[in-house]
Amino acid sequence: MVTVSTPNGFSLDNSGRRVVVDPVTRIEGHMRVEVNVDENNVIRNAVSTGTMWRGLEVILKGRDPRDAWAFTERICGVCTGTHALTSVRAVENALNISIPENANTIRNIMQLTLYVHDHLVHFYHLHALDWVDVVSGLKADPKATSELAQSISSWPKSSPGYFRDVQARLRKFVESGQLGPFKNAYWGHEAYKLPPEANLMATAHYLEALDFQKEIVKIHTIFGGKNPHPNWLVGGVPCPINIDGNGGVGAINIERLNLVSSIIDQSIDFINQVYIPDLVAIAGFYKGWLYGGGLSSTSLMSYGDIPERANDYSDKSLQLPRGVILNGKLDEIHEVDLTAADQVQEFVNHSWYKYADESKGLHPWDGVTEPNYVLGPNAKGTKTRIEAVDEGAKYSWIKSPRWKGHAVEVGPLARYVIGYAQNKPEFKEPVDQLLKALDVPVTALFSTLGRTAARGLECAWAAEKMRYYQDKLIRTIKSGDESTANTAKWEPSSWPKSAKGVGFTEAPRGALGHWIRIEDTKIANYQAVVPTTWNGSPRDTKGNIGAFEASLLDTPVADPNQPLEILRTLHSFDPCLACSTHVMAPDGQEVTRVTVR
Ligand code: NFE
Ligand code: MG
Repeated sequence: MVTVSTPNGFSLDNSGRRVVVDPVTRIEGHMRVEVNVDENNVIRNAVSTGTMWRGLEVILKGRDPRDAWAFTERICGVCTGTHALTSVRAVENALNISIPENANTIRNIMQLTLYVHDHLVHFYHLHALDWVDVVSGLKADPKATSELAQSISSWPKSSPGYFRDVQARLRKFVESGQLGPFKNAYWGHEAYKLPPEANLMATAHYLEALDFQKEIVKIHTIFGGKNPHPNWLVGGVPCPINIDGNGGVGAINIERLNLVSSIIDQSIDFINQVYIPDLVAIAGFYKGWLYGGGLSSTSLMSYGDIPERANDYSDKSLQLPRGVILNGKLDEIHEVDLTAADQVQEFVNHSWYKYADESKGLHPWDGVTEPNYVLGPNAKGTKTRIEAVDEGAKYSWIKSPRWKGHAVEVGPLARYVIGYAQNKPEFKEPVDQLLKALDVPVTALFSTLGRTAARGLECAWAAEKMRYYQDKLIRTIKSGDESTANTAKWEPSSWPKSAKGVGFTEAPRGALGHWIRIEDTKIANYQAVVPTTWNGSPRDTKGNIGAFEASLLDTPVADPNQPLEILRTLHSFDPCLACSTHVMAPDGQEVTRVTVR
């Protein structure tokens, strides 16, 4: 055994066999992970690599800052909208532009819509199959499945006949040999613990969620014209309100507001009657599998989001928690300052980028994005196909962001743990209820399942908040205020010669910041530091490992040729490589490759 301790408290040993998963599927973008397992098949070293490069930050240079949102939004079609929102906030911050109250409310509804859509799709379509053995559902008794479903929820689609129909559809799929979306999973793996009836129920809900998710995004089409990539605007929102219909053009009328309301109600019902009961039922069968904590039990960060008041981005206004927890000290919450040169910094000494002195991190206002693909001495491969990485050298297209030098985990679990530590009832109470229902201690939160549970609770929270902001919007409109945009500073001639700003959001996957420098009305530098950049970061100059790598350590893998446990934990972060490496080079892609050597 050659054990090396990392500065952030993890032990690594790369003497055992290497298991490679490349690409990791059911995520957004291209990612590879290499782990070393010891003689008992326990993971002792983990190396995660972003295998695609995107040049969005470079493309932005020299452009009009008012257009930046439309480019940054194309960073990703999954967390669509959140980069645009972050971008307009950065430009507004730089140019000191305020927005009307209705614009803030509509932006909140748009952002919460993204949460609900993203979390629901993640749970059912990207993550559930790590816990649910779809093929086992063929053995289920439809009557017993119906009894199970009715014992956990009042959701109407729960009759024996309904589950018999779903089972027949599933059988057709399997017998045709064309499993479609259910192909390439490790069906029958010993790490699956659900009885056939729970597997059938969850599969039925997978299909229902697939159908329902297309309803949720209609809210983006109403306020933003389309989805993915709805429209945004520096100074407000681009959709005028025209309630009485007399004169003027307005996209937002009563009929459309009623449609938004009805979709919000349906979302609340689906989450409370399907998603949450499924989450609790599935977690109940896996509560002994508490691996995957990693950085979540030590260091977590959230910037906060969903400002109650327009133009007020203080802790008091932000409805999602803000702060940093270090080294597991839940009683000490540090303040985040995104303008401080020594707080958020990105390092590239293990990333395929270069700048003059790589021993130092750069604050994003001074950030550099210059690609530099060099494989280390122990690596094998070419630009389009990596055979092995060398974690002692550069090994990822993801940079390494750090907060005051610390690697931190971001995302729903970070937000919930910080809210819990701040004793905010909205976050603490649902967590305590869930822990009680599952009969597990609070430490169970720091795990793969904790991450998955926090996302579910947050989805329910977000849907309720949508209802709140929709009601607020209607109240304000009724009071006679139809203002949605401030165009006072639209003309670049009104701007200062030089300006810089920062915009932040909590994207579904975690803390997101955009930093902009404007010179002579054009973008001089633009840097995005993205949730999956934080979580999927490679090592930094000191040797601290990031959240994906930390979370995989010490996890037993039942069968290294079918590394379901690795997927389970990585999927719990909902990785997005498109975001984290912000034009992709699809050459050399393969469908799942698992290598053990
Ligand atoms: Ni492409 Fe994204 C989110 C952002 S990434 S999904 O949520 O920002 O990590
Ligand atoms: Mg970046």
